[in-house]
Amino acid sequence: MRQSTVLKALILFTGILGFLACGEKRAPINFPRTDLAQENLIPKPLKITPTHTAFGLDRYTAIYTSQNELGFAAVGEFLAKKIKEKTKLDLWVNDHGDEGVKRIIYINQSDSTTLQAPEAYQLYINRDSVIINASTAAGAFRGIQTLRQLIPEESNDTLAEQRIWPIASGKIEDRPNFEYRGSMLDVARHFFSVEDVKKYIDLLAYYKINVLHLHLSDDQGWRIEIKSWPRLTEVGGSTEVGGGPGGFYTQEDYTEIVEYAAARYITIVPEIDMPGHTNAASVAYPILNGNGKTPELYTGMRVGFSTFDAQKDTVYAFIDDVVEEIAALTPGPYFHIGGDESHVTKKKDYILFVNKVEKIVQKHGKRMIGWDEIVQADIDSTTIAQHWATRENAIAAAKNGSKVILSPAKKAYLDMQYDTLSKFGLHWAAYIPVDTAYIWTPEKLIEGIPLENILGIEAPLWSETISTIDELEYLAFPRMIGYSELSWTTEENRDWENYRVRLANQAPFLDRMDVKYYPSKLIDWKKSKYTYETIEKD
Ligand code: TNX
Repeated sequence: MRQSTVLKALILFTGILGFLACGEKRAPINFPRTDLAQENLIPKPLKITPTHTAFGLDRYTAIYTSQNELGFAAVGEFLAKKIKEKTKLDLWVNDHGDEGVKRIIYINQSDSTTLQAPEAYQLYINRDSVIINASTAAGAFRGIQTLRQLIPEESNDTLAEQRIWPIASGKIEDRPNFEYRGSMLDVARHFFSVEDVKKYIDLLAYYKINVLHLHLSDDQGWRIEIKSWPRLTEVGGSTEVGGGPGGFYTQEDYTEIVEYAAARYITIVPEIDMPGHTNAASVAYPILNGNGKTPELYTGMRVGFSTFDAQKDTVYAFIDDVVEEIAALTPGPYFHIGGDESHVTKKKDYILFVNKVEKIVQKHGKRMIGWDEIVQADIDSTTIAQHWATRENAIAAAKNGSKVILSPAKKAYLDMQYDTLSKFGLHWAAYIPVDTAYIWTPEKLIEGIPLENILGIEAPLWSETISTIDELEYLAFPRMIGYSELSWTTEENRDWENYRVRLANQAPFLDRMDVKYYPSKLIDWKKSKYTYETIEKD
């Protein structure tokens, strides 16, 4: 089966080469000397070998892919769509129009041993062909992000009659440093629409992020429809911080997000935060409540006052239903149970609760993730601890044989203010300017955690102080771009001075995507639509 696919691809490829050779005479294209190693790629690839000429992307370029069931053709279609958005070029995919094909981009499935690492790819850019090799479509998808970043925003003036976007030539060999490269969005404190989440996913995908964790419930709101417990959203989804209308995702909405993310090789991690942070659920179903008070809808910003009753069977029957419904809609391997700041849950109840919920999550075929406090319970070594506050918890998780996700609040919290003038955000952990967000070494953050126990990095965006996509973008960008490099690029290849130049050159892309990023003064933004002064004054 695979044999014949390879054969088919080979025949197609040779066919194209023949076609190229006897095609019309090429217009003379002379590009200035290029340097692939100096391109503004983020995250920086593992290895770049420049050859100092260029590939001319133009209307005579076609995209071909391995024709298999692994999704390579869809990756080709995605690339064509993004090239069209950027250049208006309408490239053929696995077909050729009447214009004639003179140059090809070939997305090729290869089982080469050099491509065995998950998400690895090679990108060869020659004068007349671009070849992306990957063993999986996920690798090919990461590879086309690199290619997208190499296409200039503007076409070049050449002697040719057609517009040409020169792409610096050479070879890139690349693979991620960490397997888990994520961001979290809190849709509970303020609700964000499906459209907003899709825009965020698009931006994350461009920077090779592969996980979006959705914080779907908290004291102020329950944001995902659970058919067997309808009041969760009817009542629990009816407000948010500040008393706004709140909102929730129907199961269809959630599936739409999951599928949109999957098409970008991004895994959705759903979180139902418990046993604390559960006021909204307890207002909907007071039988769940364990803090001895009559729960009422809450629109403030305090934390740590709510808890489920860890001694009641009904609570676990409820959680079983919730996990079952969400797990059925979630193809990814993870289910996040929260577990943070359960200040009014007795310690013995907390331990009992986490132990029981871990079993429920596993019963529904998912691997549990929890905030670092969960290590107080008797967690399985397959369970993952997300470190945000307490180093001892992270070390205990590693000792237990568990993997750790690094989200240190002082470095990686997207809701921390940049500085004292920042319009949105909090500062309980730190002020995190753009350089502080980038200049730290996840590999060495905590002594006592061996590298093999670090699953990756996640930057959480809590939404107490933000309620619109513009405000979300102000906090997430540009810092999220730095976390992409910290999670993808090896330590040797990371360097702040080099990064800040590449970051400055993201402005045209961010502007085109209408991202209201924070134009930090630490960066010499290239032709930015935004300035620090306008942002800070309006
Ligand atoms: C702490 S981090 C929390 C959240 C807040 C956040 C605000 C964590 C696991 N819990 O409930 O939203 O601080 O920065």
